[in-house]
Amino acid sequence: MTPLVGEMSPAAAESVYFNEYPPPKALPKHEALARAFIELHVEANRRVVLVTSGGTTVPLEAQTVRFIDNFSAGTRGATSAEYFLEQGYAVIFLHRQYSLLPYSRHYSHSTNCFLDFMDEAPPSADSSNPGDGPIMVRDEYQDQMRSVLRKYRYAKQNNRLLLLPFTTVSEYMFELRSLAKLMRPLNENALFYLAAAVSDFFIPRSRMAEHKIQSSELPPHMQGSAVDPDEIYTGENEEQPSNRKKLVVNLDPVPKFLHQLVDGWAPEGSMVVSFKLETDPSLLVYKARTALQRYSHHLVIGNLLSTRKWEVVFITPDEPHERWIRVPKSRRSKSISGVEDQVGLAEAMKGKSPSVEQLE
Ligand code: PAZ
Repeated sequence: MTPLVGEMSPAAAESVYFNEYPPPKALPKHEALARAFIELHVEANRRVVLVTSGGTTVPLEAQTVRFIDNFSAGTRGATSAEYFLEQGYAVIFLHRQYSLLPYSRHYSHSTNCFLDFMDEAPPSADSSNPGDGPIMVRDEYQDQMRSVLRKYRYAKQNNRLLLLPFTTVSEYMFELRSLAKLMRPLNENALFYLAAAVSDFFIPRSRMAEHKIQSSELPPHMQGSAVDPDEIYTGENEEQPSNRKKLVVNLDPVPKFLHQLVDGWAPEGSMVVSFKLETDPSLLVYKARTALQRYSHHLVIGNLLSTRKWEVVFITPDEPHERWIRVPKSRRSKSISGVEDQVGLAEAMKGKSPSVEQLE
C-alpha cells in the first residue's frame, strides 16, 4: 500500500506533495517581486522577516465551489508586521487574501469600519457647491489616524513592506518554499514568523472531484464528469429523500514542512518562530514543546483560541523554557466597537511595557 504523504520521510513527502499540485499561477510574479525586494534589503544589510498570516483553505473540488477553512482573521500577523516595521525590519507579508493587513487593519472588517471614523465637514461659505462639505476624519480620531497614516506611508515609500496573498493550503506551501529559498542571501538577517493557521489535512489532487460535487443522483448519461470519487461521496443518507447522498470527506495529513523549512529551505543562521494554537488548555504547552523538540527551531509561541489576544506562552530551547506573557485586563485595548484588540499584547511582547505580567 502506498504510504500517506504524512507518513513518508520529509524529503519524499516534499517531492510527492509538490509534484501533485500545479504551482499557483501567481507564483512567478510573487517570486520576481520577492527577489527584487530581498536584493534591495540585502544591499542595505537590513533584516527581513517573512510573516505568514491568516488561514488556509482546503478545496473540495478542483473547480472550487466548496472548501474547508482554517480559523484566523490575520490580526496576529498584521499587528506583528507593524511592530517588526517599527523595529527596522523589512517585512514580506504572506497572507490569506482579504484577511487583515498591516495599518489598514485599524480601519477595516466588521469591528472597525472606516466609515465610523469619518464625518462630513460643514460646507464653507465660498464653496462652489454649498450643499456638500468635504469628508473629514472625526476630531477624536485625528491623532491616531495621522500616526497610522504616517507609518503606512513610510513603509510604502521606503519599500519596507511586500504584500503577497495566498488562498489554499497548497498555494501557501509553494509560496513558503519559494520565499524561504529566495531569502538565502540574507543569512542571519532572515527571520521566519509563522503565524498563519495552516490546515493539517488536505485532499490529494488525485482524489479531488474536478467539478462541483452533486448532492443528488444525476441521470446515468450525465454521471462521471460531475460525480466522483467514492472517497469524497459515499452512501445513502436514510433521513434524506432517496435521491440525496451524504458527503463523506476523506482527508490526508498535510506533510509537516516546518522540518523542511528549518533544515533545507531557510538560510543558514536564520531564526524560525512558529505558533501553536490549541483550544484545550491542558494540551497547549505539551504541543508547543513537542513542536520545538521535533523541528529544533528557536521559538514556539503558544496561544489558546479563547485568550489569544491577551495571553501567549513562549516555549524556548533555553532557560526559562516556558514564559507566559499576559496583558492585564485594565491594559487591553479596545476597538471603537468595544472589541478587545491585540495592540496591548504586541506592546507587552516588546518587553518594555509595565503591563506585562511574566509568570515563570
Ligand atoms: O489571526 P488571528 O489573530 O485571529 O489568530 C492568530 C492565530 C491564533 C492563528 C496565531 O496566533 C496562531 O496560533 N497561528 C498558528 C496556528 C496553528 O497552530 O496552526
